[in-house]
Amino acid sequence: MIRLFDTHHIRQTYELDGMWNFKMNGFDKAYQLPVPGCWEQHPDFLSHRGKGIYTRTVYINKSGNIRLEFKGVSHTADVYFDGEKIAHHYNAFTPFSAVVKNVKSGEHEVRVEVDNTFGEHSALHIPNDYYTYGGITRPVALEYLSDVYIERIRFTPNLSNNKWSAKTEIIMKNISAFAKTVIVKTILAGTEAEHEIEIPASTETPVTFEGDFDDIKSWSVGEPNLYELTAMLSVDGEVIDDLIERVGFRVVEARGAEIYLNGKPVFMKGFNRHEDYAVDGCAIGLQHMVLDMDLMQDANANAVRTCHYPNDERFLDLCDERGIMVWEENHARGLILKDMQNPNFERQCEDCIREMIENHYNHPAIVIWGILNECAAETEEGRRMYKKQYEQIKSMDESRPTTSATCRHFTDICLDLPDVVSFNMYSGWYKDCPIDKRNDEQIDWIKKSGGDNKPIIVSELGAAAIYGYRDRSRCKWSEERQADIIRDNLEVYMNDDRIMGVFIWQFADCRVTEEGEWFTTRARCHNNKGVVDEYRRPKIAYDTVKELFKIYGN
Ligand code: ADA
Repeated sequence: MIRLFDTHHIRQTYELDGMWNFKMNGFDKAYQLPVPGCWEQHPDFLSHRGKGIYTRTVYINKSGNIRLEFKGVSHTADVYFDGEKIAHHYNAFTPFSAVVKNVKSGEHEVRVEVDNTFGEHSALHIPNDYYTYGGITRPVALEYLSDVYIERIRFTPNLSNNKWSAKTEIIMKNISAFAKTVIVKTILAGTEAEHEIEIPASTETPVTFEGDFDDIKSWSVGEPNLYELTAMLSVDGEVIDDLIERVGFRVVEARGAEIYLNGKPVFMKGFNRHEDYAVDGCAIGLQHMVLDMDLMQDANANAVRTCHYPNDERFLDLCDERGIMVWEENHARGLILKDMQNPNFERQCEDCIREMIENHYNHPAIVIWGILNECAAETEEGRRMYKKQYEQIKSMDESRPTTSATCRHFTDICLDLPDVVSFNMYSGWYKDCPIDKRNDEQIDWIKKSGGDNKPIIVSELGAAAIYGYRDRSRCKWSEERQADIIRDNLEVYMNDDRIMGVFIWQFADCRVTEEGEWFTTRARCHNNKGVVDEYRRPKIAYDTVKELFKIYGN
């Protein structure tokens, strides 16, 4: 399943999930591996870092143009169609696609060479406090395309004087050598509109629709109303293509020191969630996504942070359906200046931000874009890159606030750049100190360092515990101590009206890389700060969060 709703009724599209042939460089044996999936699930590749080759046959039932769409390959893909290279993509966490024109009907071979190695070629996937798996880790689809088709839709709702309106941009693509005159029609909430337009040869052209919507129901945390937005393309009276998106009428803004959703202040209380599940690796199946969502909602959360990369669209669809606000961020964690000076870093970040926003723009649940978690925000060169990335986001989406989670306490020189200031703080875990005093010092510094009159979010707080380790001494690493530390932190932060949101670090224990400096000190080679373990078995802290999220922040 690619999305939680049908994205086409006219365009023929086939999902290529299933068993693919597989060969790992350096291994003689031939395998069959499931797609989506991580090769680490196979006993021969439990911790393998290398290059593997997936191949399968596809049957094309009518000659014409096709598109292969990959929702995620970890972490680098080189795609071949009948031996000809059609795509190269870096980053496990953003989708990409490749169009092949004038394919003859019959059998064809798709080959995907996948690389999850570390090195200068990979500025974002590096040894880290989460694991970089290998494989075709998210769904794959094959589509039949006409010469002119709908590339994507951008839906921007607006609320003014309690009246909803919306701007819908239908981005059309003409891959033929001839201009085409088409009719583009949209249907949304019972309102239909159409435009006739000529699409020049070999171009990408937007068609804009604007309108008022009087009797719609807005999207909110408590009432996440969604609407299907259908775009159809006709040539000479025949509908030849369509694309269906699912949208919500909601607006979000940073207004003074608060965050407003549909004109009302909102408090974000939730979890940091890595895409990592004990037996799935990062290729989390829908049922385990739903399990995570059910547990987070049972714990009275209303938000989730996609630490530290763009998430699977099916999970974002779930957030849309359940009314869970999302802080989605580009792919970066804890990169010092030397890492940011990797010659590939800026381009790989730029690609990730572009693909994240192009593909996730329409999710009403996404209320904030984040960048560069705990990167070198204390340096002038780092600031140049932060500024560039914030500007890129604003050039693509002015409808959402921006932020970045800092840990450069008292040295960060980028707090004037985002709309929302966020900080990670582990009082009681990494530093035994009075939480309230440290919080006051932190907020006082923020206000003097560019963050004055901006919303403030505690983007990470927490402590580690080994699942099942109970100790009446409540010593560190016991479940009791983790619950105590989280309680003490939440009682300070959720009673501080200067704070507009808290995200627990973290929802579930996750695997970390064995390479790298201090990560090897992680017990079990896991980050054990989950309130549930990697099998989603709740620790004592789960009930502590459930209790406090129910009391505060409503
Ligand atoms: C940082 C980082 C997280 C995680 C956390 C921890 O704040 O953003 O990814 O590594 O520390 O567990 O120490």
